[in-house]
Amino acid sequence: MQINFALKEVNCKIVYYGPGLSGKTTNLEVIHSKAPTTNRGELTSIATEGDRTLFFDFLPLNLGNVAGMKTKFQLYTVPGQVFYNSTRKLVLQGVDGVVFVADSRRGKLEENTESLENLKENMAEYGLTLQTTPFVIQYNKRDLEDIHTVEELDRALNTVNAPTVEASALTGEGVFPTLKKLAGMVLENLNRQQSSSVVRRRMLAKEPVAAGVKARAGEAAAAPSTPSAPSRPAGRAASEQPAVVKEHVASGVKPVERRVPPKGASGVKPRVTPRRENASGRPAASPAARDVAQGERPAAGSRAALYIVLTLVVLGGAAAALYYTGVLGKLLG
Ligand SMILES: Nc1nc2c(ncn2[C@@H]2O[C@H](COP(=O)(O)OP(=O)(O)O)[C@@H](O)[C@H]2O)c(=O)[nH]1
Ligand SMILES: [Mg+2]
Repeated sequence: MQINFALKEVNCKIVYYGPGLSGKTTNLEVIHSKAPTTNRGELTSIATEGDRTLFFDFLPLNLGNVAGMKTKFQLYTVPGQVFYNSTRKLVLQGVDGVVFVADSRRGKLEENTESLENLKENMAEYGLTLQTTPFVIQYNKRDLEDIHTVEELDRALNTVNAPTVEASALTGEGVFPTLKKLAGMVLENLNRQQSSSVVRRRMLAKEPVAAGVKARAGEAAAAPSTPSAPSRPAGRAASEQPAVVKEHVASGVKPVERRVPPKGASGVKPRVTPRRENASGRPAASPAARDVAQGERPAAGSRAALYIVLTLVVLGGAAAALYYTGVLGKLLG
């Protein structure tokens, strides 16, 4: 999560995780094809050749105004193949929410559980857990015949009581319900974080609130003295590639435009199950929090920032509701 108070901007990072060929890239293609062009940047895939994602996909999404803050989501996929774990770890850095795209097909249970275990291990390296990070499981490929029942998948994969959504990314069913569910959870998490830890701790410690905020005086002016973490493309044009993309490009791999996404829809009904409330927000010492904590001081001074923080806190409760009924509803259909 990166908050830029000077620009009144919130950047959230969402990662689509799962085994190879479960449908992660197809999810982003559907979102890219259905979101209005004004709200989305280009879908960029870093791939060597052929149709499989060897590295990852990236799609910036602009959700508009939520509680007075311009809200942007950066969607990433990870490569599912076992041997690309270093890329998966890199992509998870500073993550605010995870969609696990499970392959519902019979015979894929082991790949799903292995990938889920790998997700837990990689998150643990950043001090994150599935219980304290917004997390949704998508049971994909429900249009196929030889698939596990939802109960079977729940038993094998959903040990943390996460919300689950049935989907057929190929036809688009369930793709937006998945994103909406996770986006709501990410925003609620933001509210919790803002209202509990950041503000109170800083006020009690009599630290300037703005010290924890990566703020810039203007869009292009005042380039940060400390470079952003590679995976945090805040403050850039929506279509611009994040540093993590450039890194791979620099290492000789070319980004390619994705193929045209699938069209049409079938009769598969998406199912969203609510998550049982877990006790706490994300750990304060997460890499994302450190990202923010290491940010530079804003030129505008801490008073203005404090005002904005408090406004955000006051509006916090309304943000999630606003999300469902307003901006997100309109944008995501
Ligand atoms: N039948 C069916 N095929 C799907 C579905 N989602 C993805 N696919 C196909 O599965 C293959 C792998 O999908 P892709 O999105 O590239 O998987 P990724 O490796 O997780 O990114 C492609 O041929 C997709 O068209 C789905 O819901 N149903
Ligand atoms: Mg892929």
